[in-house]
Amino acid sequence: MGPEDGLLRFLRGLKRAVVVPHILVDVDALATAEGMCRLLERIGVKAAALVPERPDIFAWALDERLRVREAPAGIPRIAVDTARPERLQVVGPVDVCIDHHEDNPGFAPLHWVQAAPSCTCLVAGLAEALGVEVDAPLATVLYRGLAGDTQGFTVGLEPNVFRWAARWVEAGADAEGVSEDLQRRSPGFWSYLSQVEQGGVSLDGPVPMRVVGVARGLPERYSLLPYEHALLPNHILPPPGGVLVILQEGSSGVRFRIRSRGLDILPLAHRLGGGGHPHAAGVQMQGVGLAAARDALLAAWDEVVGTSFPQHVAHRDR
Ligand SMILES: [Mn+2]
Repeated sequence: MGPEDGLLRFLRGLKRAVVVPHILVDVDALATAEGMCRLLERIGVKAAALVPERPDIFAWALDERLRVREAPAGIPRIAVDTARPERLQVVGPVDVCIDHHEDNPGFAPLHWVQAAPSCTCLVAGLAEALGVEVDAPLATVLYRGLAGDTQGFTVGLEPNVFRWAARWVEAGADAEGVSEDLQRRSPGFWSYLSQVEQGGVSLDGPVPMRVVGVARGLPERYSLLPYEHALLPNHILPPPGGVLVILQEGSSGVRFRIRSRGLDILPLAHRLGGGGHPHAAGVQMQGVGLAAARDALLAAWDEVVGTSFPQHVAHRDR
């Protein structure tokens, strides 16, 4: 389903706009923000991306010239790639919500929520509806988001991923340049990764699960760039047909990054108070350490495997 006429009319009528991605930005959030700004410019709208906090490791993913750190007053706001209003980089209402998270309730008066491999696919959908041709620079930005949300084409590899990728490469996207930017890591990263992997545990059962914990202070010991430790899911795969959970201990609690290959993990994420995509979800648990987070995970896991993954229960009975 494409965007509604009301949304297109609103976008065409704009003079200026601010595009707002989610907190703890990732490559797709930044690429979508840039893609929206570029698309809006093409229809005569002056647009900027509101990104107060942007880790150095992702500096390549958003053109710095489009970036503002404070929300200008009185300018319409367009939320992108964000499933919940409380996860936006700005407090207060937004006018439009463009998102590819299936569990997004559509939290703005005008919204377009549509499942897609990356939020940049929706920017492409808007471009088509608005009659804007995706040229090579825009194609590169859109491809960037797709590469980001598939973790460099390693997970969530449904046929649509390659349809979009082919379309943008045909339009002139610099795919190899995007890969190079996406894979760049500081030297300490690889020893950090092997340290983290050695500490992981694998649980067998009807659905295999791999859990790795990252203790507070570990990324600092390897002199990682800020946020570089957030790139672990790009390097550790879930077991086939199963789930990977990365637990990262911080000063205020534990962040869960849940990934799967071919399994809907939203029931698990929701059970733990988080959300996201069927194959990539997150949870932030306040005021706990690694041990308590692991206990909560295992308790939720037992319940969810018993109730929400019937195909695997059936498999066990066979
Ligand atoms: Mn995304």
